[in-house]
Amino acid sequence: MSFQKNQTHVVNRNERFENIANELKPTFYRKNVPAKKVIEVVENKEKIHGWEVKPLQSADQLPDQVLGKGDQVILDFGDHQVGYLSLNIQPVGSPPDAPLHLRLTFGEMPVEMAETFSNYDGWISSSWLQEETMHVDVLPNHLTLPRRYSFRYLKIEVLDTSQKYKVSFDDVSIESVTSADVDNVETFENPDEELVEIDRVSIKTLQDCMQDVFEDGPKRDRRLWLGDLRLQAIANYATFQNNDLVKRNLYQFAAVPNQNGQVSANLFVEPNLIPDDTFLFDYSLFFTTTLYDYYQATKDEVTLRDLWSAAYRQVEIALERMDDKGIVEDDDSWWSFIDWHPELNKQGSSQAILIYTLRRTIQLAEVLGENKQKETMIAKLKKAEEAVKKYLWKEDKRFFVSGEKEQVSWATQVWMVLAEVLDQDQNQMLLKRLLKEQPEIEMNTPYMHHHLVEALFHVGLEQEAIEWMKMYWGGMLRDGADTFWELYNPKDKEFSPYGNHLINSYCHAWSCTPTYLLRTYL
Ligand code: RAM
Repeated sequence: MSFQKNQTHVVNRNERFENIANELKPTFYRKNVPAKKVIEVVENKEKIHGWEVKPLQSADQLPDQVLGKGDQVILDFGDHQVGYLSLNIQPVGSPPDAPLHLRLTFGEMPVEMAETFSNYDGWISSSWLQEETMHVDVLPNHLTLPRRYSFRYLKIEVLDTSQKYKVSFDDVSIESVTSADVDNVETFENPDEELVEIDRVSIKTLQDCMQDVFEDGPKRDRRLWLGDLRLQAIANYATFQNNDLVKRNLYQFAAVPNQNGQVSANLFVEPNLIPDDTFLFDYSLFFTTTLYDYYQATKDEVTLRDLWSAAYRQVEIALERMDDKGIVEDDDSWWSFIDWHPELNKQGSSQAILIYTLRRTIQLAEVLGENKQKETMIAKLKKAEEAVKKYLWKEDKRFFVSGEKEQVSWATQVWMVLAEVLDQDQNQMLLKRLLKEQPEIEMNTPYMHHHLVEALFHVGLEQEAIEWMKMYWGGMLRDGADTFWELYNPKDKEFSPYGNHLINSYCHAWSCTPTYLLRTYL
């Protein structure tokens, strides 16, 4: 894998859109959360990543522990937290005659407490690993860290004091922060406790990712990605209903397209709004479908009118990739996302996403009375669908294929179902065949699993959808999730597309959708 670096990319800034987004800056809800327990992390091959948490004592007893050079203590905050840490440090013994040298390590998972970050060998930056080394000159000290962390566990290591003094810690707490208004969420009632728990943890995941924007993950990448936004938005409509945050994020994307009018795959918001120079076929199209979903949820026609030309432009750009046959061109680069899978061919799913988007674009054009654009898109839709049936459906395999090598993947079948290329009965049969035959190119992210479950519900396979949810999201819970993860492959629990699971995000926006699925389809 390599990053996209578009050196020629020019930002076509729309200040009016940017101002609208700025005015929609969210309110933050803050809460003080003290550390709950002192714990240890011990080896256990049966547990995820090979580590298990054992409680030692209540955090109230922490001040009694005196730590000198080489000593450490691990604290458990009881649940996943996002916010700002503070703690008191007391010197014990003679007046401190040397600075305190300290290391603080934050972890969403036990493995981050147990394995040293210096062994990290992945291909994305190690700077995401949450660790601070510092010198404290004045003791006693009330230390407040300026950076926001995402964690449940905190390891405090005393690297050095001096021969004359040691230290103790107390009042270790966090000011947690979110822009999600938890009071807006209605209770989800269901006799199945596992589903209620899956719903609760989905909401907690979304809550912790809701900050100044809908972040993908508060540990990493801490930014606004379109593919994540799309799923967060639908989960938000079913729960917090902070619809202005969706609106803000849509305006942000529309405010900084490139010279061609294409919106970036993700945005940075500090020190000001900066689009990344990464462009993905599917993610740009999701600008349009996210606007469609936003309109369905709010009926906000003013926003729809304002953002329509940006939305329409994304589809036009995608259509430029369609060849004479009506199929989107494939290539070897990271041109479309779909899922994290090293061998997945993206052509089939991308074609399906184009069709899925065209259907929604046509509906939006109709709402707006844009008849000419509507007719253009109807013609394109016809062409794209016919091409799929002619070139991508293989009668002998009874599956859709993707790419030159005619790959059969889960992703392609799932997206073709969501694109409604076949009729309802055929779609149902296709998904049943998929579950039975289990093609080799599987799914690795909750993002892709979401689409499978949505497709199952969509064709009326409710029982299968629920079972899958319990197997997958329930599996994360059984493996100790406090919030749902960025990556999860039940057959390979160490999986990371980045070369090392330490860098994976364990509170990740795109895994928050069961709450939407349960509240929408049950
Ligand atoms: C990763 C993140 C993000 C996702 C992109 C494509 O960097 O997990 O959530 O949208 O990949």
